[in-house]
Amino acid sequence: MKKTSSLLLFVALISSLTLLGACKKAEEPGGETAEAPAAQPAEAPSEAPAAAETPYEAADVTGGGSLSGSVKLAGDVPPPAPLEITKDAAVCGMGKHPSEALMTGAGGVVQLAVVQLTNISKGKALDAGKTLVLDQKKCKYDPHVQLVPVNSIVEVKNSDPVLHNVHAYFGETETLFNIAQPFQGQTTQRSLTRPGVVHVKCDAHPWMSAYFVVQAHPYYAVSDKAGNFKISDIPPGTYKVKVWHEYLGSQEQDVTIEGGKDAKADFQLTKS
Ligand SMILES: [Cu+2]
Repeated sequence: MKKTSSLLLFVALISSLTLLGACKKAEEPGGETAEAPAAQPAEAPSEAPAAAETPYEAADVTGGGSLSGSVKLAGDVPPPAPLEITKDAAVCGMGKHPSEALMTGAGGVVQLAVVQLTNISKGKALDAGKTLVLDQKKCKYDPHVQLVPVNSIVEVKNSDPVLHNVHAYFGETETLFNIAQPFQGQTTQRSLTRPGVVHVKCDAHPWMSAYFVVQAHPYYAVSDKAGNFKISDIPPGTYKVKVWHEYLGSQEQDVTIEGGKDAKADFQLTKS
């Protein structure tokens, strides 16, 4: 008898958890999937509060300094494989296109590397509250790498007359959102609430790839076409400065910022 009621209780528990899962899924707009494995339905959702993870305090910066430098290749680096364009030829083109995973310039300069101070807890205010656009044009994302102040809205836009399926992953594996955009001119907005790297891919066109780098503080920059970057209004002090590049990986160094001066940090990256 006791055994039977335990069994009943177990069945009831499983059913209610399954039901809970189904409700959660149905509530989500735009075909989003919160990929909680069925075996762990009680697991807390992954939307960790950004504030707890990133104790950053905005304050007036007077007598700050700046940091500038360059990102270059350390010698010869094997290039990423070209993109194989295999469908929707009228819109996407056909054949092989150069990969955007490594964009370089004369002298081996590296574009689209993200440079950041990693251990700053107080400084100028984050430029949040903007809406940033990620466009899909001719089956490529524009821009390829974008810095996003935490809690900003990103608007994903389909400029193509073909279906794109925007699939954003936090840390490469965790689905943040997953939206089908079948129509030209369609836009979808999402708030990015957790600092870190978000990889955006298209489930319809496997060569499409872009990154949001969600930032908890404003001391970030992306290297430009000449491989240069500059970060300004930094409170004087010693910091760690890190470069991240999707193809070349990361590197870190120490830097000392003095008021009214421009400190230098040059990086040379290779394929690990
Ligand atoms: Cu697509």
